Amino acid sequence: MSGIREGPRAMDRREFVRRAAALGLSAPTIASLLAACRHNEHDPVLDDPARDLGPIERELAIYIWSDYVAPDTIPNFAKEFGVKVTMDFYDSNEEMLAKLQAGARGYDIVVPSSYIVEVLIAIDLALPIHKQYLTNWNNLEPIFLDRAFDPGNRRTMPWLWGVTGFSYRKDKVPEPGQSWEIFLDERYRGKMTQMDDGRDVLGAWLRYHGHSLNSIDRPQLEEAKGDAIRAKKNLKAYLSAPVKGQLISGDVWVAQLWNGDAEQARMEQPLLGYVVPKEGCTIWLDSLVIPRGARHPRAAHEFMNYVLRPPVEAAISVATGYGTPNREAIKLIEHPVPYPTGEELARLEYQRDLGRETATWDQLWTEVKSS
Ligand code: SPD
Repeated sequence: MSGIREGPRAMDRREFVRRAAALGLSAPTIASLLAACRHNEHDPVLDDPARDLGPIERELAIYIWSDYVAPDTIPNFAKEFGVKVTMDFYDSNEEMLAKLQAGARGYDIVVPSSYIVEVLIAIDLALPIHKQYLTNWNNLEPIFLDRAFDPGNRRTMPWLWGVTGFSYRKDKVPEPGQSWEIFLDERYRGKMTQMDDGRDVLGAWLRYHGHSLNSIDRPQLEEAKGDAIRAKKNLKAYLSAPVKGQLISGDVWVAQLWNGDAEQARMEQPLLGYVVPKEGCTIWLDSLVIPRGARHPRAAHEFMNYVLRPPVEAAISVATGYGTPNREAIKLIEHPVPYPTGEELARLEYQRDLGRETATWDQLWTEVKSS
C-alpha cells in the first residue's frame, strides 16, 4: 500500500482515495493527485511493474526531439483518450539529460538514444514499464528488442531508429564521394555544417580513421580532435536539426545529419541526396522512457500502447523519415526505411555510454569548439 506523504504522518492510499471521493473529486483527478504526491521519489506502485497504476490521468507531458511525430499523432491521442498533451522539444540527448539532471521533474515521457538510456538507468531516472498496459507490444520487431542498453526492455520501448551520415545538394556538390573526408574539402568552405554534438562529430572522425566511435583511446581521440579542428575551418556552423532550412534554401550544401531529418528536407527539396559514409557511422535507436518524477504514468503507458498501433506508428515513420521498429507498421508503408542489411550493419555502430570517459570527450569537444 502506497503512503501519501502529508507532513510527519503518511495517510494510507485507500483512505486518501476515500476522502477525495467523498469531496466529489473525479477518479482521474484523484489519480493525478496520487501521482503528483509520489513524483520524484521511489514509489512501490511506480517501481513495481506488476502493480495497477489506477485510472488514466487527464494530462500528459512529453519531452521529445523536434520533428519527431506525425502531424496527427498527438491530436488523435488527445481526442481519443481525453488527455491534454503538452510538449517540450530538444535537439540533443545531452540537452535533455542536463535538464533532468538539473532537477526538472514532471515529464511523463522522454525519448533518449541508447547510450543515454544507459545513463538514465544508472542514475535511477528511468522507471520500469508496466507491460500489462502495452497490449500491442508484440508488434515490435525482435532485432530492436532486448538490446544491451536495456536487457529485457524493462524500462524502454523502441520508438524510431536511424543513422547519422550526411546530406548534400546534388546541384552544388555533384560528386560528394562516400567519405567523411568531404568535410576537409576546402572547395566547400563556408557551405558545410556538422552536428552540434560532440559524440557525432568526434565519432565521425574516429570512424574516418577506422576506429570505434565509442573509443576511449587517448591517441585515437587526439587524432579525431585534430581532424575536427581542421574541418571546422570549412564549416559554416555546428548545427543539428535547424540546418534543414538552409539545405532547402541552398545556403548549406553539405550537412552531417540524421537520415530522417535529411529525408524531411528532401521532401521539400528534391535536389538533396544522402550518404552513409563508407567508413561507417552511428546507427541509433531512440526509445520511450518514463522518467522518475512522471506525474501521469498511466497516461504515459496509454500513449506508448497507442503508438504501438501499426497505423499510428506507420504515420510517424512516414512523416519523420525514420525507420520504425514496428514490423506490422512497416507492412502499411509504401516505401519503408528498410532494415539495414548485414553488410550495412557491419559498418554501423551503436553509441555506448562512455562512463567516466564522458568527461574526457566533453573536454575534447570543448577544445574543438573553442579552437
Ligand atoms: N528530429 C529527430 C532526431 C532524432 C535523432 N535521435 C538520435 C540521435 C543520435 N545521436
